[in-house]
Amino acid sequence: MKLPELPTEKAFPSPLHHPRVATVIGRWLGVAVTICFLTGLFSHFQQATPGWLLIPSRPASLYRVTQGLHVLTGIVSVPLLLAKLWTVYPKLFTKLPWPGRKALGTVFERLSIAVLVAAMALELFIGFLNTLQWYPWPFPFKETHYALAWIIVGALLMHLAIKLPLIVANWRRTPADRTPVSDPTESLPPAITGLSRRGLFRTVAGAVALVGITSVGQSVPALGPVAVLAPRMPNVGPQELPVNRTARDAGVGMVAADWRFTITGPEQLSYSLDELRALPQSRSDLPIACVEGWSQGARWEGIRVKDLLKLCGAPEGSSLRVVSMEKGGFYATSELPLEFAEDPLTLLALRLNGTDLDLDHGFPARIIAPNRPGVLQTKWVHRLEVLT
Ligand SMILES: Nc1nc2c(c(=O)[nH]1)N[C@H]1C(S)=C(S)[C@@H](COP(=O)(O)O)O[C@H]1N2
Ligand SMILES: [Mo]
Repeated sequence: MKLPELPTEKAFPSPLHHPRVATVIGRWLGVAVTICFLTGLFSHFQQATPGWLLIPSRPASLYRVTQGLHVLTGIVSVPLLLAKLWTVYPKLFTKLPWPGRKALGTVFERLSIAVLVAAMALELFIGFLNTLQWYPWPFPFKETHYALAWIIVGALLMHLAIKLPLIVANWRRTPADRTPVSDPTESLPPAITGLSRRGLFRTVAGAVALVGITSVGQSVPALGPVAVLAPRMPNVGPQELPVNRTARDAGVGMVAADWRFTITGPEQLSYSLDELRALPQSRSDLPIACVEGWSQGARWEGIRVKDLLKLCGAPEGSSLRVVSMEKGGFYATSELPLEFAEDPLTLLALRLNGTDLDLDHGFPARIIAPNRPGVLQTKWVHRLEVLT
């Protein structure tokens, strides 16, 4: 039996499959992927800071902006990637120059594209599911997401190097692009009338704008009302702040009357809640900026961590371990490097937006620091340990 013949590349004569279109959409995708990668790297280094790196605690809302951009550029990469794949898919039907001088190069090129497309599709998919707090896989999200990012960077550089001549040749508009499209039959054979290149670019830009505007409201409150794609509304939750994990999910209950907060340093100090309330209180306006992309500013009141360090006689330049009452799990402890511990905005917060912390926001005490991912803003804190 004879298999039906596959189409050849010639079966796709539309000018929308032209390398010029692939170059233009590729540029947009390149911008999105670059921002997504760099902001992702920043988020990764925040959570696993290498010894040579010093992350500043200001600007206070930096992480809110970078992580908002990370999730936004990830989301808009989906329509961009789909458009790019559609533009180039007829290439799947080009014949391998086999056997021939160029065969090996072509095989290599196609393999790198296969790796690139697979890694990007998986990266965007698990990233999006993560914004929904859905982890239906047996592998760890953070490590996988990070490793895939480097695979994408490697495969992308290879792809760009291989395609460089084609990209250069199509970087600028050619006279063919400038042909008026009002009457396409004039310049193009009748079989390929239809959507013009400019029409396609506008459609893709429209799709990007649509998914962008309907999701960015999770970190830009003004756009909250149209954020139908956003899993979180930034102002919905107790005390007008979303809750990432409730006290119940974290296995934390209401505290007993004899609850005490301790700080262990050169001296060990211990305070009841009323004693904490009697210490000098400061106010910080700081956002919670979750790695999942939502963020919201809030007003916090509590004791400056810097003041607590002084009280227990910690030397200048001390860093801290923050310990939650939550038992076990990735969120139960965090570290405050010295830039964050010393920042006057960093608080052991007792109040949020004018009232005592809700149990779900970390009652009786939590850490709030500037320019930090939400995962490190530890809730239900009952101990600080000076690390020096
Ligand atoms: N102990 C503890 N602290 C925690 C968490 C947690 O699960 N347990 N979640 C973190 C995450 S991921 C975020 S985004 C913020 C959210 O704070 P919120 O729930 O008060 O808005 O708290 C952080 N602090
Ligand atoms: Mo988070």
